[in-house]
Amino acid sequence: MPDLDLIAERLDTAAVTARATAQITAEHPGFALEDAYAVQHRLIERRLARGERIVGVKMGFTSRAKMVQMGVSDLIWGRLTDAMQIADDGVLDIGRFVHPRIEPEIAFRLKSRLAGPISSAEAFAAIAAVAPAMEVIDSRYADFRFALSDVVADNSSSSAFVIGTWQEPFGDLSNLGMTMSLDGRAVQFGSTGAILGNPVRSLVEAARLAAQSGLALEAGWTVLCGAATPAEALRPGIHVRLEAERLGRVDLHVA
Ligand code: OOG
Ligand code: MG
Repeated sequence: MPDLDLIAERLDTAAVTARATAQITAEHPGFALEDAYAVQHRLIERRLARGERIVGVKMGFTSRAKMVQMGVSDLIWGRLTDAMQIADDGVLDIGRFVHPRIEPEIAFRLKSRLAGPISSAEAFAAIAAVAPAMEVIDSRYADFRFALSDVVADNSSSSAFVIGTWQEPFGDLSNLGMTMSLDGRAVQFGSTGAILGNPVRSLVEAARLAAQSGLALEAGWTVLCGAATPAEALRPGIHVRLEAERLGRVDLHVA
């Protein structure tokens, strides 16, 4: 039986020092998904003890493109804290990360609490605002390689995020074009439809998965719905922009 506190400490240290560590499943081949979520919980407790605050959740592997890129095919989730947010058009210090990548997403802000299984209509009714967003993921594992339990323990690779201008949700969010550019060159093209057919489905799944861990999604929280395309590696000096149809754009500079 692996020591979950020790694993949480190891992953926390890897993140804080930006030094990769070995996969947990390499040492503990039977490392279970349930234990991985328990490690994630302990990892976040360490951050809360340092003064960070939970501001929402992120979903992972909600698109085929991401599943194929990483060789994983189950939905996962992780926690977002205030320290992870970068202002729109702000600067990300790449030195804080091991091998960061960026991906185009959609964010929802909740106006009501979601506890337990819900329908798409209930999910939509709980959305206060929608915005284009980008997530910076950074695996704390060497070579950005992991099994499902590894990545879940590592807070599902979540590292930083940037959110564009919030607006009230409108009727159909299921087929909005998304283009992510690096230094003005479009590199990833997608659609909100790539995210489980509709990012609202991702919110349904977030509520379901959180409930499995005995948690609710709270009013005021941000939910990152998962990337619509594969992620792109970041390098110092670049400017990344996501433009999403009807939602506008969001920018990040890498230093
Ligand atoms: C895991 C996180 C996946 C997404 O948007 O699908 C994710 C990873 O790719 O390292 O954030
Ligand atoms: Mg993501």
